Parts: sequence; structure tokens; C-alpha cells
Amino acid sequence: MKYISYFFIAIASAFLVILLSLSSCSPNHRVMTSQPMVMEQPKSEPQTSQQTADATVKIHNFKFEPANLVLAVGKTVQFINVDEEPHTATATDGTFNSKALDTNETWNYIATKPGTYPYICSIHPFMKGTLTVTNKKN
Ligand SMILES: [Cu+2]
Repeated sequence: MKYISYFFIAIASAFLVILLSLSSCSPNHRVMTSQPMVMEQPKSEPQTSQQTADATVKIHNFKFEPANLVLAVGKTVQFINVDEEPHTATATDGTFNSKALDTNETWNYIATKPGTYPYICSIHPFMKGTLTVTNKKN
């Protein structure tokens, strides 16, 4: 008789283990099926950097195009790198520094002080350009 009761206890505990594993599975399943639908926020932010730029310098084939740009004070120049290589627009006197721009990345600089600012790409210092900021209000 002793052995039979042990046998039943063993069966009962095995049954309990099965029940527990089933019940621990079912909440996971419920969570997966009843997850609320999250609507994605529409990304319709306008590219303001494009609208506010008054001039553009394209960085193309390891060159600044145009290499010489004249800009009135208060105006914005946008640098855009269309090369596969990263480039920067870095004034040699430290007035501005775009940091590295990846392909198709843009960087805007607002001309704040009249003067002539030679600049290079700090990654490829043979790349040279000049930004001239004038006093004109046009
Ligand atoms: Cu470069």
C-alpha cells in the first residue's frame, strides 16, 4: 500500500508540474495576442534647413562647389556632402566647423561677422574653399 500511495503522489506532483507549466505559458500567449495596436506617428516634418538656406556649397569629388562664395551678413549657407566620403567645412581660423558630414548630410552656417574665411576639409586638408561675408544687407 505504501508504494501505491507514493505512486499517486508522484503522479499528482507530475500533474501539478504540467499544470504550472501550462499556466505559465498561457499568460505569455495572452500578452502577445492582446497587445494594443500602436499607430505610428506620421513623419511629415518639413525640411526647414532647406528653406532657410540662402546659398549652397556642394561638396563633390573632394571639392567645394563653388569654392568661393560671397554671402551677406545674416545669411545662411548650407553645405551638403554628396560624396561617399565624409567631409567637413572647417574655417582655418576656427570661426566655423561643420564636423564630419556623411553622404547627403547637410550643415547650415549663418554668416555672423563680415570677413574672409578660408576653410578646408579637416579630413582632407587639400580641399580648400573661401567664404566671404560682406556687410551688404541684400
Ligand atoms: Cu573631406
